[in-house]
Amino acid sequence: MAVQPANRPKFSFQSKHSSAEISKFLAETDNKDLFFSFSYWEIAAVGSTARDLLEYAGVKHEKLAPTYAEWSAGNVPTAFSVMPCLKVKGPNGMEFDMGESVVIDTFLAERFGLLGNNTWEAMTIRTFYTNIQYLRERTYSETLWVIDSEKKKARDQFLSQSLRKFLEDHEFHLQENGCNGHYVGDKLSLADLHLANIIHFYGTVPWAEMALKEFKKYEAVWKVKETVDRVTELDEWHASDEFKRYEKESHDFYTKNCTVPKDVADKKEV
Ligand SMILES: N[C@@H](CCC(=O)N[C@@H](CS)C(=O)NCC(=O)O)C(=O)O
Repeated sequence: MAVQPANRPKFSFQSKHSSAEISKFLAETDNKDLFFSFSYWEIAAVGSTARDLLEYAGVKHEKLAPTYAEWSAGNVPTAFSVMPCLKVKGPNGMEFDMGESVVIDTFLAERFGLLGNNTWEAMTIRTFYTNIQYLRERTYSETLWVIDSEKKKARDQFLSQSLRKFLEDHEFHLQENGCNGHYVGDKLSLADLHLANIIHFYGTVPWAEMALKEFKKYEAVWKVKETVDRVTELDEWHASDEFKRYEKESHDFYTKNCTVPKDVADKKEV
């Protein structure tokens, strides 16, 4: 990633609207009267589930993808010097800013009916979501951001340990739910979309084939991906040039930034 200048701009969580006003605005405004301005890099990573959520809901939104030049020039306000960020706008000049992918994803999911039917379902969906998020974090820390000489060992260790345990655990819970393509009950949720999104992310890393081969071994896990693939609200998005551009950028980004282990490079699996 490019480096931001020391005087980088920040947005504040304090605004001209009081917390009570924002709360009332959110409770009383229909999604169709909101506009979502979402900022993230053109890659599959922590911000990519929010893009799926916005497309799934069909709400009015824009996806801003700052260039590295804009980032290093200090033209991108954030809360914590990272993206994703979300600005929510409504009637009468109401607006507020959000940061942190987990908060953005769960906020959007709740607005779009993807957090189940009751408090227990919401908690359980969040539990699966968080564990999926943690797997992506471990992918970065264990395999991508390690020194070149350790890449191959780190990747093999990740696939045979962290990913395997994740898949065994998730297969257990998904079988417990009836192996019906959903994490909770028989309804699409944030957890289902997040798993499909992370599988898509693995399709863009240099060792994609190896990762996807592992996912396919687990019937109930793969069924969630297949179920999300059939969600018609996402068809147009997945077929769009914009989505294909993000996919290519992601592929290029991980290939460039994560040195390809030699055995994979030899097989040209990038
Ligand atoms: N905890 C944050 C992490 C976000 C994050 O690490 N964003 C990275 C891209 S995936 C970023 O914007 N990095 C820019 C930089 O470090 O300069 C979240 O989940 O939203």
